[in-house]
Amino acid sequence: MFFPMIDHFWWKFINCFGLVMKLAEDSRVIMMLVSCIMAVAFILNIHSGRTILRDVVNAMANRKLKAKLDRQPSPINIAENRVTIKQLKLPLIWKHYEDLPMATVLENNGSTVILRIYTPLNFLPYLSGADLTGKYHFVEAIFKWGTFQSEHSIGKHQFCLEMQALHRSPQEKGAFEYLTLSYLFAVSRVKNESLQGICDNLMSILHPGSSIELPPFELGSLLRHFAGGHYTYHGTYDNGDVILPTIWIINSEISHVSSRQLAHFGALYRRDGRRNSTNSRQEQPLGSRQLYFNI
Ligand SMILES: *[C@@H]1O[C@H](CO)[C@@H](O)[C@H](O)[C@H]1NC(C)=O
Ligand SMILES: *[C@@H]1O[C@H](CO)[C@@H](O)[C@H](O)[C@H]1NC(C)=O
Ligand SMILES: CC(=O)N[C@H]1CO[C@H](CO)[C@@H](O)[C@@H]1O
Repeated sequence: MFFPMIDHFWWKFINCFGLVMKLAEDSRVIMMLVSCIMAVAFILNIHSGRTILRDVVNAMANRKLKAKLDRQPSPINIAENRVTIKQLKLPLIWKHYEDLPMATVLENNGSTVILRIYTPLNFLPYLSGADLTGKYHFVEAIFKWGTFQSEHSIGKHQFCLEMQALHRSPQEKGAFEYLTLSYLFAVSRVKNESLQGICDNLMSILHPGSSIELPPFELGSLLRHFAGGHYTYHGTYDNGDVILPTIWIINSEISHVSSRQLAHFGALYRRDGRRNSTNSRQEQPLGSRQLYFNI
């Protein structure tokens, strides 16, 4: 589904890898070579994921897509008086978020921080259940920050950080439908342990185009499960490179982040070579769109 050829290559690679590692124990030069090859393999995978995402976007009829995006702008303020309560027959179902990916890479693309994982296709985390029509597989997670400038706000209450995890589900004719999970963070005095692995590594990707491989951790520690208690509406996802129509699933439970952790995000350089205390988009009107609170 995603990139079968790369997958095949990957398995070949892993098979040979055990043998090479044995040899490498005896030689520092071979060891260095091995880490270089590993790094290249990871980067290749990341690149292929990126190209595929871009091709899919290009393949969609651009005019139609633009009109759709214009009709459903994001972010919005979640105003209580616009919310319709919806009773879910099924809870959200989370699969493979507790599995350890083969690699996790963090990248500064000049607009945001992008987190991607590499894992065999049958272990790719996915969401289903609730009123979703299929399985939505994880693609990437990004961050939007700024003091009282998260993208989404609830009842005009602004947050300081928003983690947005893009997922997609295959549709007819090679098209995809997108879903984005959103977690909002308020500033607190204690640091958030699950974010620390990311914050610690931000200083290694200060400049656009730089990336770093993270020590292994399961995605579920970052994307905490919730069965319901979330807002949904149709809007757009924007990582600075692609803009996609998406279903938003916004967790109503607010997480915390320390101001020190938050400062690491603000220290990143943008594409224009400058730093900016925020990378959040401007609030947009909900218009005639439906906004649900799912229980
Ligand atoms: C820390 O962040 C994670 C999301 O990555 C969240 O699930 C968790 O609740 C947060 N912890 C606190 C104490 O807010
Ligand atoms: C900072 O970023 C925001 C949103 O991306 C943008 O509107 C604003 O103009 C930027 N400010 C500077 C000084 O570049
Ligand atoms: C999706 C992605 O990673 N896009 C870009 C991130 O930033 C670098 C440098 O600005 C670009 O070359 C990537 O295309």
